Amino acid sequence: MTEPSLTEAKYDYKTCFDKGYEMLAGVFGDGSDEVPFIAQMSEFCMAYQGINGKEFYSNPEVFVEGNLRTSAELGFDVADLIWDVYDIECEATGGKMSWFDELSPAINNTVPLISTEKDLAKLTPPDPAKSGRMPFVRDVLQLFHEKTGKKPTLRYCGPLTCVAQYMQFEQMILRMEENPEFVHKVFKFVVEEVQAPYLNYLFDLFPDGGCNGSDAIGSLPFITEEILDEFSIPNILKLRKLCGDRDVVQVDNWWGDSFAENTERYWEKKLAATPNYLKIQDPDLFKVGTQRGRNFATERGVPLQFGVDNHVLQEGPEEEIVKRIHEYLEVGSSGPLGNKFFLYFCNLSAQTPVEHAKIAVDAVKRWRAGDRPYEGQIFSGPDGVSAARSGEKGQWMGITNTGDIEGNLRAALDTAAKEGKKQIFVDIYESVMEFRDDDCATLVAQALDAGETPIDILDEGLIAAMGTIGDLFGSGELFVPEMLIAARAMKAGLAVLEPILTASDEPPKGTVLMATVQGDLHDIGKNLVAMMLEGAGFKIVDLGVNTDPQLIIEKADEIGADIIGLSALLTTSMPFMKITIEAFKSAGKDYPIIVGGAPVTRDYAEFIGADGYADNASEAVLLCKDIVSKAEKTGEVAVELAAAQ
Ligand code: B12
Repeated sequence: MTEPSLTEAKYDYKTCFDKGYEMLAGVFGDGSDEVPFIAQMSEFCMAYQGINGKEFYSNPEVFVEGNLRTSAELGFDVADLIWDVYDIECEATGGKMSWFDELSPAINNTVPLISTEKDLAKLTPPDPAKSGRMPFVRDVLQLFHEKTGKKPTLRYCGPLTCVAQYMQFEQMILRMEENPEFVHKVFKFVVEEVQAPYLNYLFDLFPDGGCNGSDAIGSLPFITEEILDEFSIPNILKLRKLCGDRDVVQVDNWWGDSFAENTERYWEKKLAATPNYLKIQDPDLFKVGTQRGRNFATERGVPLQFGVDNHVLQEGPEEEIVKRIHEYLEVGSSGPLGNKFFLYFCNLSAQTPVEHAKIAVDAVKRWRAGDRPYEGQIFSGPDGVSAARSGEKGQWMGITNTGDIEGNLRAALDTAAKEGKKQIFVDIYESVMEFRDDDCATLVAQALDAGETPIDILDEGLIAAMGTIGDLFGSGELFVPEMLIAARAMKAGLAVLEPILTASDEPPKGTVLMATVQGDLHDIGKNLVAMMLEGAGFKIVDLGVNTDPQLIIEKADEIGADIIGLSALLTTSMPFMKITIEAFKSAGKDYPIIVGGAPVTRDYAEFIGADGYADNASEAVLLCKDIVSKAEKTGEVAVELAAAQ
């Protein structure tokens, strides 16, 4: 992907995006004759220019020139420098960074900045003119303005995702339930003492600037609508107020529309966070259907933005890219407010082939020129089938059936799980299902007093409940916070059993060593898998994120692992799964290694020689049980053979 060096500008950035900006101004003014498009593409620009992550995300000249040149060269309407800035505020307050060659940097919050009230009290708010890379962002905006003559858009991290950077996602969610006052205090610190001064410093320099926050985990099903109402929206509104009531202080990148109980009500919430337009993006837009989104924006009288899936853009094929873009353009621009519509390419990544970016841009231009092979055809909606989203990886988070739950699934699962069981086990089951930690611990102790065995308590009560929780999550009925809170109740019961299980000879079902591979800091999926395995009676040793293959080998030997579980969420970190498996092989270690994570497929698992793959946490439990029982059988056969010899 390497292109010319950045020494001589070939384009006049002051004029080459004029038409695009004019169209965008029309969308927010009297209407635009043509539909403009914008794109998140900073990682793509980094790869296209052949620049390393550290240089790209810390050198303003390289960042701005790289973005502008790539946008100009590929014929993008505008070069708006849209990029995910999750890390600036936390880094400037002392958060630990990880840097990567082919990715934007990120906070490594394995040891979060804030775990207790004391940690919070110790923190000093950053100085926007000096701390971390806050000056980098300022210089980027300044340079962009100098080079293009256009208003820059201030970028920050949505308050909820920002607090998750300071506290670590799971800890934030659990504290929201246990001690909401504390989490409110963290929000207060982050919004009032970090974000508002930072944005106001930037607004002083660019009073007419746009502004937008990135909110990676601010959507369903990472959080619930209650969390959105209690923590997220009020803090976005507060930040807006603290920034002189500027309505551009917004957060527009929520998805999760297809998980909402009531999609239109969810869109109302989106409009509270981003009052000037409604943005609906894939994968939800494709599931919910374009026409429904169009109708809602027309009724509410607001401009509309549709976002095209980054997987479609990355994976193609060409026909799928064109079909998707043409449908979104056609439906989006229809009706009385059709001239207040703009298109968005959701994150062209470093791995998106340049060819695909060109196909996407060309698709828009062809459509504008009247070349519309799919005119009148709608592929999105509840029955929509997409080549790029179907098959096992058409699911998200391993959730199969979102948005159309029959409602009686919970009842059916409960009945099956309780059937024929002693009352005490039913009570333990219910305490987990109802998130009652203390009751769960008390009931487990009562069961022990009544002479039940730890294994029966585990299997019939705790594990049964986590099985139901996993199935409800897999069907989209429960969201991540509920799963984390149920796991905490299960762990309260497990804590009562642990000393007895450890003292007895009763072994766990097996020991699983979990790790997110090198280069990757995503751990939400891995942690859910670890939780479900723990709930199923496995012992878990978790090496955390960004894990060196040699460390995994050493730890596996040290703990006598039965299974190694590797997780990856980035296409760039997936090769480290292969490297880790090869490192085990060359060290002559024969542990069963299983892999998973959103971009990983069964085919890829086979290709790299993994011993197993699971699409979600419940399947991971079945897979591990299967591996352990096969190993036991092989062991038994070996013992029998040895005895027979
Ligand atoms: C949350 C998130 C973040 C959070 C991570 C917080 C955390 N503690 O994990 C933050 C904000 C820090 C972040 C940072 C970044 N992210 Co991010 N992030 C996401 C996001 C929104 C969700 C990922 C997730 O947690 N999914 C939910 C979990 C539950 O699903 P899951 O992991 O697939 O897990 C399930 C299964 O896969 C399976 N499973 C998982 N692991 C395992 C392991 C085994 C052994 C088994 C059997 C099964 C299994 O079971 C799980 C439960 O059912 C995705 C976008 C998306 N829509 O997916 C982007 C995404 C993954 N991020 C991306 C990127 C690029 C980044 C950044 C580089 C910054 C950026 N540009 O956005 C940094 C890089 C950090 C790094 N080097 O790792 C890209 C990756 C693109 C690509 N092609 O690789 C995505 C797809 C966003 C995008 N549209 O571009 N991110």
